[in-house]
Amino acid sequence: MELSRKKIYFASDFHLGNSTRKNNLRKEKLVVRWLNAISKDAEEIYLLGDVFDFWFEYKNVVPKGFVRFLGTLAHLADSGIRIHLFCGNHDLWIRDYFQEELGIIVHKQNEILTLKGKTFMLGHGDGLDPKDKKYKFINTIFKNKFCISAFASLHPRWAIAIAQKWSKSSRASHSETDKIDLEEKEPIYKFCLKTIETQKIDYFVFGHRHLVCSKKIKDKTYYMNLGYWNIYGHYAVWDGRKLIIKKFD
Ligand SMILES: [Mn+2]
Repeated sequence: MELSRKKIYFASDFHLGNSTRKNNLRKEKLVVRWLNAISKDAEEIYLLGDVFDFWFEYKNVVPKGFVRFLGTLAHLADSGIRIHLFCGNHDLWIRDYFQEELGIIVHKQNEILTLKGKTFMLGHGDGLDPKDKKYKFINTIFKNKFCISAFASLHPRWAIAIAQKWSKSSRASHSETDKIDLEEKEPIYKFCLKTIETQKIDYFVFGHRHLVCSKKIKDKTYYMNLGYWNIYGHYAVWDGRKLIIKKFD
């Protein structure tokens, strides 16, 4: 008898390969344990960005590491679970490796999807503050084809070193606000409010903020943030009736 697959899972911000931390292997093993645990009843899994602290894919080469994690994703995708990967601001340089090698569906921007009868808006959660000019500027460079190919032509010894330095500074620049509940001042919260003026969304699910939250925005609209994976991980599960945030381990 085939196991019943009824649930949809969401997680984000594993930041695997974080160069400033020593618990990377431990975290990778925890993520793998979580994936194996949910695979028993998962129909779909949504990973909402910054899964890697840094990912840059060359035409024929991918970064070393993450073998347990990547192998598990491939195994689950092969077994029929639909796995979605959203690009975050730390891992936007995905080419075709995840789709072709692992059978994963990659999303480069926010998506509005109907999941078991409810409307979800899913995304990483970066770039939603219209006043953040610095972010917009950096993002334009990061997504520029010429800049990407110039970066790709550097020797990886330099390219990866530069990237790790950037990744560290990017993390430091928003780490202060990471743990503060900004409530109505939160850019993602404001974005959700603005969005529902023109369209009906039941659940907004994002990451990026490194702060777990579940807020009711209006009548039947909720905003959830999945937070950051560290020594334990938060994730959300949707069974068609309730969207719940849980803690693994
Ligand atoms: Mn992020």
